[in-house]
Amino acid sequence: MTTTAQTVTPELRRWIIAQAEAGCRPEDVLTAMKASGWEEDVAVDALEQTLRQRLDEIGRRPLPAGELPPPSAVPEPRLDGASELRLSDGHRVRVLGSMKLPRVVIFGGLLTDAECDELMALARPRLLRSETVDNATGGSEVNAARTSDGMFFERGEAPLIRRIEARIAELVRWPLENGEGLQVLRYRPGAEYRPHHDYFDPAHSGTARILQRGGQRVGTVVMYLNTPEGGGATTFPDVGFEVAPVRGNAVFFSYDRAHESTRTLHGGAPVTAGEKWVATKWMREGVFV
Ligand code: PD2
Ligand code: ZN
Repeated sequence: MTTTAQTVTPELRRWIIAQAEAGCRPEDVLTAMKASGWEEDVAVDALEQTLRQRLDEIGRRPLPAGELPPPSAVPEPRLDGASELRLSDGHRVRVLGSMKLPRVVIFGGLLTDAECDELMALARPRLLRSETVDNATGGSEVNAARTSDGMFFERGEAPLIRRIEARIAELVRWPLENGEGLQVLRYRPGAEYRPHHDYFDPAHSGTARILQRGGQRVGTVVMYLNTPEGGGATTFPDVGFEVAPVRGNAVFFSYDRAHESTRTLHGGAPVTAGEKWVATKWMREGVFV
């Protein structure tokens, strides 16, 4: 095929925009274009031109290279070098490890075995195939990148939920009201959660709507409700770091801007044997309504 024969038709333009708004990475769109006969150079130009025009149309320009979005305050536990933190309800949480970039802290015994069991029992009858946020609309969609079953609790909906929410708020020193409802996920063998950021991508068209409910996400606590027989680590591929899923333990991480420089790309590695159950608390900049 010659390059001169390849022009960006309105259909192609619509297709590129639809892929981008569905959250496809530009490199995957490029691969698909090459597979259907586009020469790489021409495909790169078409992709760049189309996405740039689209950003102009909707009034948002990408940040100039090297420019970061402004930072926000983030949740942060008071560690003071202690190996154990005592909370006001008397519950003790161990500090198993921490790192600065990405900001990650691993807690031991955030939940008791009885709390894990109760949370799984409350969630089990309400589990549905997980949805993730649809970047284009701000709604939710079933996503092949997340092959787990999940459900959301309302904030404060049961005494156990209130207790866990209060404990996390005190532990990471972030207002309970800024927390989203607790999410429970169950992964079966083979299920995984492919690497992603938990903040909402400012370049996606659905983000403005999502941000109306309390602004950006700035922190995550993933609590392990059981210990899977095999696999299921929470991974941070940017830094080659993995957290083993152990019942009652939790991994906390924060991100002060919606940007890769936080190095908080993370995923749930495939479960190879048994099930994996987690509860996730996401924290927003402001009150989550
Ligand atoms: O289950 C996990 O390990 C996991 C990994 C990545 C959970 C989440 N993200 C999440 O709930 O955001
Ligand atoms: Zn996540």
